[in-house]
Order: sequence, then C-alpha cells, then structure tokens
Amino acid sequence: MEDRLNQAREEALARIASAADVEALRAVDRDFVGKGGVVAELLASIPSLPPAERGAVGKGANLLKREIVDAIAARKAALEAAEVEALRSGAGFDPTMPGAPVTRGSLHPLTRVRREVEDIFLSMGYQIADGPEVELDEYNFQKLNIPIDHPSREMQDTFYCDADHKLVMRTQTSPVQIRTMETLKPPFRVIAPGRVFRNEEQDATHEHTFHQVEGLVVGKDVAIGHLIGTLKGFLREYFGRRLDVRLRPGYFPFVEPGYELDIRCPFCEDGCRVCKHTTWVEFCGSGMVHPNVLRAGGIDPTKYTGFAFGFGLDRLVMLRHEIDDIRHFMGGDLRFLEQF
Ligand code: FA5
Repeated sequence: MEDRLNQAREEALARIASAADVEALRAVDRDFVGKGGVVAELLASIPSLPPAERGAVGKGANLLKREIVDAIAARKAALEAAEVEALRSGAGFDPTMPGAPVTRGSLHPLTRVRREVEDIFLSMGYQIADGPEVELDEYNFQKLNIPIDHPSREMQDTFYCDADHKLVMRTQTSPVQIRTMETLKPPFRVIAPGRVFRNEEQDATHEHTFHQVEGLVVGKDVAIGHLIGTLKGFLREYFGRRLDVRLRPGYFPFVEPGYELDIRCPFCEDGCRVCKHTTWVEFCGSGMVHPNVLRAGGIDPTKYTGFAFGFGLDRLVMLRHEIDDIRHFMGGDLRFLEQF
C-alpha cells in the first residue's frame, strides 16, 4: 500500500513540475485530489485493508492530498509570475498589431447648440450669467412682479421643494435677471442659458425638464428697437441667413410692454409641417423690463431701462435638426444621440 502512495506522489509531482499551463494543473487536480481521483480511491479502499494498516494508509492519503494541493498552488503562482515577466520583457509583443478601438462619445445636441448660442452672444458683447436650478420662490416669482396668489402663476405648473412653498425648481431662467441686477452695475448685457422644470404633461413639444436661454440688457435709453435688432442679428447668425420676425402682444408680468416674437418659417415659403401651415414659428417671449422688476433688482427705473427675452433651447435644436419629438433629448437612446 505504501508503494501505491509513493507511486501516486511521484507521478503527481512529476506532472505538476512539467505542467505548461493552468489547464494542465487542473487536470492533475482532477486525477489525484478530485472526486473519484487517486486519493479518493485510496481512502475508499481502507475498509478492505487489514485493521493494522488502515490508520497509516488514511494518514498517508491525507498527507498526499495536502502535498499535491500545495504543489499545484506553487506551480500555478510560478506560471503566472512567468507570464507577467514575459509581458514585461516585451516577448511576443507585436507593435504592428492594431490597437484596441476606443469608442468616442459626442456632445449632446443641446450642449452643442448651447455653446453655439453662447458664442454668438459673446461676439455681440454679452456676458454669460448663471443661477441655481433650485430657486427661491421670491426670485422665480415675487421679484419678477408675480406676487403670491397672482393668477399668472397658473401659466407655469411649479414643482415646489418644501412644504411652505419657499423653494421651487425654477420654472424659467428669468430669476437670473434679478440675480444679475443684484451683482452687476448697468450698463450690462447678459444671457443665462440653463435647465428649467415644469410639472406638465409631456408630449412631442413639451417636457417637464427643458432648457431656456434668458437675455437681459440694461442701460441708458435701451429701447424696443434694440431688442428687435439683437434678436434679428442672433437669428441671422444661427440660421445663416436673414429671417423676418414679427412681434405680437404677449403677457409676462415682468415686462411691459410684453411681446411674443415669431420668426418666418426657415423651411418654407407658404406653409409646412414645422410652422403648422402658418409660415411663422413662435420663437420667444420678450419685452421691456417692468419698472417693478428693475426696482426689485436694485436698479433705478428713472435712470435705466432694459429689455429681456427668453427662448426655449430645445425647440431651437429641434428646428435646426428637424427633430420631431422633444422627448428624444432625455430619452437616452444611443441611436438618437449617435447621429450628432
Ligand atoms: C417664459 O418662460 C418667460 N420667462 C420668457 C420671457 C423671458 C418672457 C423674458 C419675457 C421676457 P414661456 O413660458 O413662454 O415664457 O416659455 C418660453 C419658451 O420656453 C417657450 O417659447 C418654449 O420655447 C419653451 N417652453 C415652454 N414650456 C416648455 C416645455 N414644457 N417644454 C419645452 N419647451 C418649453
């Protein structure tokens, strides 16, 4: 019986020593220490041995198992170390092999267009302003001439952030008007692009989370002609050609007079799907800053006047790329995003 143990030891250790890879080691493990392997057979034969031999054989078989397991672990470590060493020394490295391809992402269409819009306004001498997305009701509404209980609050369904309705997810970028007036001395021109939130039903042209670009110019003798000229200039740069605009009266409590500014449809002469067969596309809300708003921002309305506008960035991107549903922007579908 001792012979069998020795023979098994020699055979296993020889195979381990000559194993070229981990697979060969697994085979040794299977043949000797696995279920039905040599060690298991030796242990199973114990009951048929003379009682005097049983103890020694049991002990020997268990020692053998330990020895083989340890030898396999040591050989495995050596094989792995050799592999690392080979990689380090450059053996088998072929510098002419093509590299692993790196998938490149791309900027979101909203980001690209926002940057483009910023560049156009920067070239017109504007600064870029910013404000918080979680805003005080005071800035989102009250200082914009929209007191608590004012019916115009109904125009924008608000996500309130606290029980006393002091904090809101801003429903518009207009609160940045007040924050800007509080920090800059007139004359100044700013745009404030950013995310806004409304508790609205979603459809192809309405999202609960979308993007606006606010514009505010305050100075001496700023007039409505400056507003029209500025927006026409912007649209010419953005669309690459002159587009007619028209003003309609529009109601926003923070401007007086207030206008809706439409642009001549960039895609047709006599009506199409984009302009809903009217040849005009709504572009933005605008107007002369209300004296109450200038005052709320710490600016004397007897000395300064200003104009303001606010347009939806998502809809501008949709116009540029003829995107038919606003929900694509945040849908996370790579088939949509990879087109930009
Ligand atoms: C405003 O939010 C005003 N603050 C704009 C303004 C600024 C007027 C300065 C005067 C002076 P309005 O609610 O119309 O206005 O929204 C402005 C633009 O945001 C719209 O023209 C539209 O392009 C976009 N918009 C409004 N609601 C949504 C929505 N649910 N999804 C996507 N875009 C929207």
